[in-house]
Amino acid sequence: MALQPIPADMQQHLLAQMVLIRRFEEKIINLCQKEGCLPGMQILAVGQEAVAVGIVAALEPNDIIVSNHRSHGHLLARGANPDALMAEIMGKVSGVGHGKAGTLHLSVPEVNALMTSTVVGAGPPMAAGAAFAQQYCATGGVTAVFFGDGAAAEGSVHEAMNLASLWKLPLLFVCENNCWAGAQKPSQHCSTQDISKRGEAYDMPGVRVDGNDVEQVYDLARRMIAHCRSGQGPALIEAKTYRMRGHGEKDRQHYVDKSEIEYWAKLCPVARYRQKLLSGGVISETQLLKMERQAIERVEAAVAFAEKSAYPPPESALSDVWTAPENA
Ligand SMILES: Cc1ncc(C[n+]2csc(CCOP(=O)(O)OP(=O)(O)O)c2C)c(N)n1
Ligand SMILES: [Mg+2]
Repeated sequence: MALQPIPADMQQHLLAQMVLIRRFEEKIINLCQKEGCLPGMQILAVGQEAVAVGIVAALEPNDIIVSNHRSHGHLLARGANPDALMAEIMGKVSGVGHGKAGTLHLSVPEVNALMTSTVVGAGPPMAAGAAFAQQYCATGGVTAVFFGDGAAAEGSVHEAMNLASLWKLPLLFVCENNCWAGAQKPSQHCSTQDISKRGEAYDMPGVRVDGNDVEQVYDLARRMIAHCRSGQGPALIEAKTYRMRGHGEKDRQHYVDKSEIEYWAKLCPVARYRQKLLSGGVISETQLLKMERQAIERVEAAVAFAEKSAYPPPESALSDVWTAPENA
């Protein structure tokens, strides 16, 4: 199917977001090398930026996203403040979770980013709950949930797909098939090598897309989100992409063939799109340099903000862990 034309300002926005996300995560790689700077495990989505940006750009402000352990791109694309995000990643009190959630359990309610979870397969059932609330309260909103190829083999994901279809929930399932789940390939853990086919089993549209092509992702997302919003029920996108880093930053990818990484490096979603916009005259060299400089400055400002922030005081350990129901 031919792509719907995308206005030049939207094309530039898609690229600018991918550049910001790439620079943000490259900075984390850099900070990981400084002893004691970043607590916990850092899990990055370098190479997967087009999925986050293409899907989120097709959502409306009152839509909800739910994500997993590889979430920085989803949150930045959704408009999370890089200062508060970096501060949380550093475990600082000015972070989105007051320094108590860290990088793996983020939540940014101001931009309707409900939650991220490192429990593999935990997102889709939560997202089904959010979509149920949207349907029940007739908000007109849609929920988009990001999960991995590994998660696609979890029972919780199948249950969420079944109920979402049965109840015609406005829920977009986005499987980021990045060719690895920890140190396992999909051929070692998944009964099908075409996860989009799972849509058929649950009576919903299921489509695979080149997850390293931001315009393809955006175009498909617009059509699938329109389907979900129209009351016809959920839809499934399988975005085929690649995890360019190890599972976490301490993983040296000893189990990965170097030629595989080289193959996917040539398909880098950011470099590809930069080249496309440049050769199509949508952006000039000068504008590109400005975009790069702005992204670097934004990330440096986020790091400076986070670094000057304090760690949460020990006496705050038990605050923010419980909230009373509104009408109790
Ligand atoms: C229920 C559960 N099982 C196992 C793990 C350990 N674990 C963390 S991430 C991961 C791999 C997930 O792979 P995938 O869903 O493809 O996401 P990706 O890491 O590739 O983005 C595993 C097995 C976990 N966190 N939760
Ligand atoms: Mg994976």
